[in-house]
Amino acid sequence: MQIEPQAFDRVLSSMCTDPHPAARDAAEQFLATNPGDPGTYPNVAALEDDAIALLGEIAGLDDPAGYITSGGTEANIQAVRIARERADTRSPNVVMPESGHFSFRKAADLLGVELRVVPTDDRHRVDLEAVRASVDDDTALVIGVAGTTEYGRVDPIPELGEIAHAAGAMLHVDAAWGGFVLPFTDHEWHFGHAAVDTMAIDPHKMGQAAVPAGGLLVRSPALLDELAVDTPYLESTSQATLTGTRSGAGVASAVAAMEALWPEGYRSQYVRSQNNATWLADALEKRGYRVVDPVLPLVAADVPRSTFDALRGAGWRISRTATGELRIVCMPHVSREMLASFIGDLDRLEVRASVPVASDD
Ligand code: 0PR
Repeated sequence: MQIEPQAFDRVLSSMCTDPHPAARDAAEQFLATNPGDPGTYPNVAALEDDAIALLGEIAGLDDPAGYITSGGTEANIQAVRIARERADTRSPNVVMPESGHFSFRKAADLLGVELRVVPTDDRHRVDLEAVRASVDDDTALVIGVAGTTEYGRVDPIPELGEIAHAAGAMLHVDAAWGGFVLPFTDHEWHFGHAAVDTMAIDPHKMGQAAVPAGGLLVRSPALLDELAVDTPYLESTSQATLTGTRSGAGVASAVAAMEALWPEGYRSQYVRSQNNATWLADALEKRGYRVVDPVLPLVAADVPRSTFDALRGAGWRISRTATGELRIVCMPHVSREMLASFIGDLDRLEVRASVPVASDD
């Protein structure tokens, strides 16, 4: 094999990061185990219990249940599936802010539920009035995002819980990215703050575990039963996961990362990332760009398309929001030096763009 994985030194818009060294080791140690068959691989199954207990602690859940998924997509699909199973209707719908991740579109497609997308306000948080107007007797689930993919915003979760439960629906919080930074902020986002039923919270994003390690948490073990199918020829009798065979690497690395970092390591990482985001927002604002204020470590700015393309051409791994803003995710591998070098390139490329092109005559 000739190709090696690329370094993270120019990766600015990814939600993946360099795993913690202990998480890397644990992933390697457990990569041939299958927590999908706990009768054969009891050690990794025991580790998964530890992973859920730790995730529960982070997410304010007293009697945690759930499992380590392949990622936020699987956690979101399974949350919609639980709600669909619970709903007493033949035509269930799910209400989601426009800031919701596209994995819910996959969920709606696969599960045959109607997805009702409601607008966000000028702070990129869900418009509660629009949610109220969208729920009805067929609403199975209301979705709130705690750390949106594009702007890092946190929806008003307690209010969403009230609306959902008044309508007889469940509440799912997508904290796939935000879940490992929000404990260090004063946002209300978790099971302890609000009537949350299910949550996506991914160790393989801000949790610094190796991929694949997503997390699905549910308020009570009975909710997982909605997902269970019989497994006749395995020693365990049922399986709640979407995938069958799955990597023990994700489970073990999630535990190793959380044991190494929760809470102090994650706290100092959050402070460092948030400071970097504030520094970057400030640097971009000083240069005249309109910046979406980083309430979590994610910065969006309206850099022109030509500059964006030039920065990509210079090797920066950057991406844009649906409306075209540059978005930078201050993941653990994103250092101040990287950001300073990025701003240096931005300055050079902007200067070059403003120099008149020499004509031939
Ligand atoms: N929920 C939220 C809020 C997310 O941001 C994401 C992924 C998901 C769910 C889905 O998680 P999985 O991708 O683990 O299934 N957000 C990133 C995105 O779509 C995923 C990503 C990660 C993209 C790394 C690029 C990348 O290099 O932007």
